[in-house]
Amino acid sequence: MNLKTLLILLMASLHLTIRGSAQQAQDLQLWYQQPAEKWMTQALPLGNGYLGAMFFGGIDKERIQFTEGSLWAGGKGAHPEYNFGIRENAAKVLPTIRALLAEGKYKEAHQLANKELTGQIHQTKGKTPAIDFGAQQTMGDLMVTVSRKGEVADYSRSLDLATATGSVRYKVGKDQYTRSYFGNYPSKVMVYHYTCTSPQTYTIAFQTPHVKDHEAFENQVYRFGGHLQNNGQAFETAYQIRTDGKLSFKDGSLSVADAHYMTIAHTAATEYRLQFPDYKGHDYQKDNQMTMAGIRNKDFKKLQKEALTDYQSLFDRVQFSLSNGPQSNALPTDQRLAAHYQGTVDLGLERLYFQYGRYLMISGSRPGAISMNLQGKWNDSTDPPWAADFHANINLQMIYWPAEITNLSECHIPYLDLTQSIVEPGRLTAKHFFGTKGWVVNTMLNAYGFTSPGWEFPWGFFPGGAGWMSRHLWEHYAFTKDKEFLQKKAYPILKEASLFWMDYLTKDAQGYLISSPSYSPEHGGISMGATMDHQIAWDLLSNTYKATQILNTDAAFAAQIKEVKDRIQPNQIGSWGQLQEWKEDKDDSTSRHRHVSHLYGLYPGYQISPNSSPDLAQAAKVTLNARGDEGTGWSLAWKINFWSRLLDGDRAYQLFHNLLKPVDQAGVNMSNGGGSYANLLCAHPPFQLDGNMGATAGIAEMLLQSHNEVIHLLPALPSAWPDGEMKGLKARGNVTVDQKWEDGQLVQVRLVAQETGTYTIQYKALVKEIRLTKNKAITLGKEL
Ligand code: FUC
Repeated sequence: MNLKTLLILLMASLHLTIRGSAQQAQDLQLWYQQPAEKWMTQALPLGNGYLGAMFFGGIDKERIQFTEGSLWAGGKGAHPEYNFGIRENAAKVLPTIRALLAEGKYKEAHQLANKELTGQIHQTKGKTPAIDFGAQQTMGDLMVTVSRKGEVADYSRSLDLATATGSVRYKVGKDQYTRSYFGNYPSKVMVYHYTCTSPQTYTIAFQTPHVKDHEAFENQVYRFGGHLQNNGQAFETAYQIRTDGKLSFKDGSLSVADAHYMTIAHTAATEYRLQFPDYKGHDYQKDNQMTMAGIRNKDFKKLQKEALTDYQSLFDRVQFSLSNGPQSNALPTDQRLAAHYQGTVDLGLERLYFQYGRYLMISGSRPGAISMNLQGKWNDSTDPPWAADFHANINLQMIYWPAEITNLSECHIPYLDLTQSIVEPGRLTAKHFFGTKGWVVNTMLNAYGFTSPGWEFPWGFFPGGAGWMSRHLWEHYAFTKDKEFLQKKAYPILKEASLFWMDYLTKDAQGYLISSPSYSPEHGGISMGATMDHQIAWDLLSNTYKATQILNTDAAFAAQIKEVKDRIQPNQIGSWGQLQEWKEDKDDSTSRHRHVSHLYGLYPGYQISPNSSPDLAQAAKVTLNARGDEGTGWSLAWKINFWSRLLDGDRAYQLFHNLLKPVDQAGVNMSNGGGSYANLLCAHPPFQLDGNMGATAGIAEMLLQSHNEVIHLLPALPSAWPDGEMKGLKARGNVTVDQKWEDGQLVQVRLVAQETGTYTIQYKALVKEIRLTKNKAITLGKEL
């Protein structure tokens, strides 16, 4: 670090110590001294739940790349007659595959499964038509030119999480230029507002890689209608311009001359509808017309106020402050990230990263919109990595881990809707591939109900997908206590996911119920009895059983679930003290593989815990130590959660620190390239949103846990955070928890429950029952 950087850091920390944590809002900023050049690593994300946009902040030419989450190529395979590439023999060969596995003939089992048990995706031979899996698509870019005469000074580009506003500011001579960008969910628009102290000229052009059908400019509204070449999916983007300048439209380009200000209110919609089997029929043009009519009387100030009120009603629920440590917001974020990794403690950056996850959740996932995908809502490509799909063997679920605990329950809804929408296609896959009742989804899920074990065997084979996705419905209930939701939405889905496992599990030589064939996500080959499958089945059946008791329903079924659950192959501790990944004790102690699937029972599940199963928790520790503290972005984020559940705050913090490693690489690295880009998006690499969200959940989990019917206060507080406050996290049971700590000790806790009742709280070794009255805050001091 050079002297100048050191001085800035020192001044910044002093400054903040004086200002204190009351000023935290101003500190929640990512900022840079130059425009972005690279989309993935430098541009900054904005969103209104439906649309995701990335802005570059170019001086003469601004690029605002955007998409709407439902713009998806592919999908022909969604129609039942294409049967997701179903092979006629798939379910019929299962007994043979099982028998081969039982005899230890893995190679033969693999060959047969590869031939018959893989959805015909990426394949063209055979009588079933090949499936076009498709991919999420960018919609295009708004290119905005801005006039200027002279040299630029005092340039800055920022994203303020407290107000969800992107800004660009610079001076040219005496003229001050500003741009303010934000998403507005209630009005369903993105707003880009330009001002300059002297009148300027702007041009706006829409560029898209897709097919243009029509274009028009009327009543200050520009519309572009087009479709995807691949599957004909129709879409429209529209924006309204408000300005004091002169407007003209020619050759697809809009000019604004002599303007002190210009406001673009921008929307987009597609014909996609989340409804099997057609996935079509949304009246996207009417949708846009209504959006544009809705903002007719809303100027910039009104749109801003509306957006802010809506955003802050969610964002402000959680406040996180850390004191007694340097916070260096005076440094641009890219330099700040580098300094932090080199060893300059920057508690402000850590807080910023936590709140960034919540910002991204609010920006990318609101009721009525499609679920976030691997990249949230931010995709600039027609051929994104892994199709920017809904990857269901860890990634998609991780993206939604922070939803409930960080008090953004509403943002969970699009994901829960997606889960509900795949039950019907998932039933076909269960029937045709696995010969079972219930529903299933494997590794790859697209927007068209592709639930088959697609892709090359065994990577795409993962019968645990539905159980894992369903656990989010249970969690939504556990956190909100919304019984109507449990009864009407969650329970039918949980029940059918359970039916799958009740059929699929088979008795092995020892009399246990095991999953066969099975595959522990992306590690080892086809197997008999992958631990993760057993943990998922156990977790699902446990939650479904609890639901039957709460709803007082299905008594006979409940008894069956319980019976099956108790016969599932239990977790096993292997020869070197590790938690076994498979039924056989064959774990390789030198493997550093990114997936630690067999610790599902530790997190997100609750089967393994230091309190209820200390031996298994110890074995999980051995496994984690063997796997090491490196990995892809999401792998590091998962490990934060694991170590939190093992109540080791310092180790969890170490993993978080590793995730804040500056990375610039945009290409694929499958093992140890994980970290953060200059824009603080998670580097797998390449960019995937899972690491951001997994880490946000992990930080919450360090400070509050509630999975074992106990509200555990500061369960894994790291020594790097001796003093601080976390307000507004949620515990299961719908309890809002504010905690304050000093010198590493809890000094105050405030609890507000939504239901009157007795709750168990724990702090270190102290376990206590307390009575909480609905909506009445209770504050406890040091003595608890
Ligand atoms: C899983 C992971 C990869 C990647 C992909 C999107 O297959 O194993 O690392 O994150 O999902």
